[in-house]
Amino acid sequence: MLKDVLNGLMERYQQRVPDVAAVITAMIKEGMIRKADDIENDHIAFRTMGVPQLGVASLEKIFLHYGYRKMDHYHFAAKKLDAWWYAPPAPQYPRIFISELRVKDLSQQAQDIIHSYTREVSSDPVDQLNLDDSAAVDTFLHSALWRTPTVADYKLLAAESEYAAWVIYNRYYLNHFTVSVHNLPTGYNTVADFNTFLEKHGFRLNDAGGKIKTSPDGMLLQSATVARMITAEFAGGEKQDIAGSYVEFAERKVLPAFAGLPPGEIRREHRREGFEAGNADKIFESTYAAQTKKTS
Ligand code: OOG
Ligand code: NI
Repeated sequence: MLKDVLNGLMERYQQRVPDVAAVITAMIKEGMIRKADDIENDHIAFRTMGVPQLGVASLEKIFLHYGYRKMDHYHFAAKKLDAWWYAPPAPQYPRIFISELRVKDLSQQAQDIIHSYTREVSSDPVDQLNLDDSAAVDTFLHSALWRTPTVADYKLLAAESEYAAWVIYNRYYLNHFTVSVHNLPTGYNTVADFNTFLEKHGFRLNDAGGKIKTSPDGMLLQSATVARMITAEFAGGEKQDIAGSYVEFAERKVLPAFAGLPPGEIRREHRREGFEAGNADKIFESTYAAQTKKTS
């Protein structure tokens, strides 16, 4: 069930984001892994519109049904976002990070634009889904929800919230998956080393706040590629290049209490858990123009 839904998400994401296959291919060529399945997926992330019938309260029901547990809340005042992370039912599944735009905090004009789309969804669509039917859930996660936006609306939203513009076009498309680096072979098992490998292969990294985002406790290190531009078709067939999705990399250090464990005995529960608001705040910018428009 859960496996089918996650596979469906990864499949669509790979088709749309060339960097996914490119990173995996480079890892295989380098001899770090033998096949794509050897990658440990630290977490996946979704973005949502915070309106009553949608947002986190709606989307989370799918994953709570599959046994995920809601964990900590994070608030991003300047970006007008809230987010939560969800712990998986078993360690072979990725964590989930779901964020939500605080639509009510935007200007009246931006709220009106957003509502003109989201009101097409008259009641919480997840309530109408049979969550035990993984094919139906898969279809839902890749359905349009609302009409194709106009370029004009996209641009008006982007001027106020790049996150809003991203969601109005991309909806529930996977925003990223995350390569867990700490279990990779020596030479690649830190974010610093993995970044060197990525840059050697020509991948561009998000440098907002520095290429390595480090939690204050020094135990969670993250980096991310800059989302590539995709040519998107808007209402009336108009074309516009917009930011797609990206790939993230995470290193979770072993907690001090388990520092003495032999390497072969270290499991997920021995490492730093959760997320970090300061890291996340900068990772969001992987789809923001300040990163995607940079030329080198
Ligand atoms: C999510 C950014 C935050 C993390 O791991 O902290 C994040 C997003 O861009 O939607 O992924
Ligand atoms: Ni992430």
